[in-house]
Amino acid sequence: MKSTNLAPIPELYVSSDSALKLKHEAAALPSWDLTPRQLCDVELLMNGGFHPLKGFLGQADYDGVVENMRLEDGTLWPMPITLDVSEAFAEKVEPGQDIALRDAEGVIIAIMSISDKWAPDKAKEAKGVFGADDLAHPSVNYLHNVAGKVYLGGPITGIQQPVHYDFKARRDTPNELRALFRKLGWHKVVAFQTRNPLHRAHQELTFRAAREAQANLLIHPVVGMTKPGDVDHFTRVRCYEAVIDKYPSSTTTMSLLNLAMRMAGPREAVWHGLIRRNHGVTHFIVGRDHAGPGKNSQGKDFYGPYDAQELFKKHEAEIGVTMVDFKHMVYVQEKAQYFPANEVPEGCTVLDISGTELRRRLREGLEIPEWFSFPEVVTQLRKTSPARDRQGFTVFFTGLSGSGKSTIANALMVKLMEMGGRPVTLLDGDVVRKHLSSELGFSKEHRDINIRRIGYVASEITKNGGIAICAPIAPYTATRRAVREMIEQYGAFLEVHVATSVEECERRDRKGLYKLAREGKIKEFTGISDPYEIPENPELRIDTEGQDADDCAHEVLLKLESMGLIKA
Ligand code: PPS
Repeated sequence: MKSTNLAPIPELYVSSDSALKLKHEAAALPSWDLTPRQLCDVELLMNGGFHPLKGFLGQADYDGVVENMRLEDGTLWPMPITLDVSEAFAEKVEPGQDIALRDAEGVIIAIMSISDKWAPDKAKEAKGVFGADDLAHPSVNYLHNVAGKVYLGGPITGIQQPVHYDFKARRDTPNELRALFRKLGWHKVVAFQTRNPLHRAHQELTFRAAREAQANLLIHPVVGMTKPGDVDHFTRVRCYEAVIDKYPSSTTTMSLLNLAMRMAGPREAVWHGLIRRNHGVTHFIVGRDHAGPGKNSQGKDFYGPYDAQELFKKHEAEIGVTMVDFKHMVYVQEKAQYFPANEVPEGCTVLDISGTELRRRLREGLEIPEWFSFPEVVTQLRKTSPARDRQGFTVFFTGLSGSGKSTIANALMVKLMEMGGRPVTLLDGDVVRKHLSSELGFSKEHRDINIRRIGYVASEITKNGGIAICAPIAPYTATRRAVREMIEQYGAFLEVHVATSVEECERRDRKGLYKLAREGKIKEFTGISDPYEIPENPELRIDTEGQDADDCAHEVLLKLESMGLIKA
């Protein structure tokens, strides 16, 4: 494959005049709100990224794709692009009917003329497309647990491109890239697909690929949907932008691809090749474990490390793009240079840092050597994954009224503010009830709502890198657990049981409430006429008898330090 035909590729959009008319007509049609994944698919269907598809697959095409990677007419196409819908929606529509496809804001993106409606055999699809019906595969899990039970197929008419508010200047349709290559006179272009930040190994690999193919280079990262747990695309694009000027600008460009990946290894590599062909490239890099989903439920890799290269090679002529294959790149210490793993000079020391190790180093704030990555990339990654002592966390005090929660929480807040570095917010029981939960009483239902509100606010604070200190009674174990789960997705949760006995609280009776509760003047009073479920495994249990608030707060500080959340 020496050079490509850079003529425009067919798109599925109507002209702008007809679009307006069609949009008005479509307002009356049954509407389907596209899922994030379907929205990515629709964009690439409409702009020609999925050429020659003319819409979501009908049943005959789907069967062919699942069974032998071919549409009904024999064209190579490895990935079922399907419109999955709920049974409730499917019941309302029939083949022959048009439906409006809308984005999350309700904007009409396209019209689909339904040609097929069927309930797919998902286990068969999983085995055929992903090689195993194993829920450890993210797309198999999606297929069974997220996707709707019914598929609708049919051609679509594009009305407008989905709107993106981020990195607009870096997004190009296939025809925009084709036009750019035409303008630059780039007849040979090698594309590099990635869902990870670019480190030095990637740069070396792309340099070598461009040299080998004697081609220009397109860095073509996926910003649609990638593997759950990947670095988010905002961070990644900032990383790419930080290193793109390390490439020669006269032979390299970068463009973002709004693809929803399926992590289907070999089939995905073939699919990526077809998509890149549509974007006007001539060569495509396939490295080790291309689009690999990780381990299956038996702890084994779903695909062999070079299965993708084999399948791509087999179909190279039909894909219409030449593969540039690479072994895993490793750093050779003595040579201070990267080599493909199979070309390492004898007796040399090989250095490598896995993705897991990189994440550990980021989490613990450990060094990431310059041979591995660029300081600019590490700076961006550290901003999103700061070390533990700069991440948000929540300290959740629980205990009876008058146990000393508020006093200790206040002392802790002041100490943390004295240390500085992170904003500290105190969500005290009384204060929350005044500002957030003023309409609530003390029934179980109302207490649960109150605690969940506190949990939600604390989780937002934690997510945004702050420290939340909560001090409600929170008498129920299940609600405390729910709050823990809310917060632990963003940062650490430290449950502190202030274990002052009910007798001691009543003896102190600082607010005079126990007396009123005993007299029956306050109903449902925790510890007297309402339950308190003692936490079984709090991170810390504090006994306030014989200890002042300052000492108790210091105990919490020591615990935070031992958890790596604050530095001495
Ligand atoms: S809960 O159960 O977590 O929703 O309670 P919380 O929001 O922390 O509110 C506790 C404060 O409200 C006062 N108060 C009562 N507490 C317990 N039971 C009843 N029936 C009740 N009525 C009013 C009491 O002053 C609590 O304040 P603290 O700071 O805990 O002493």
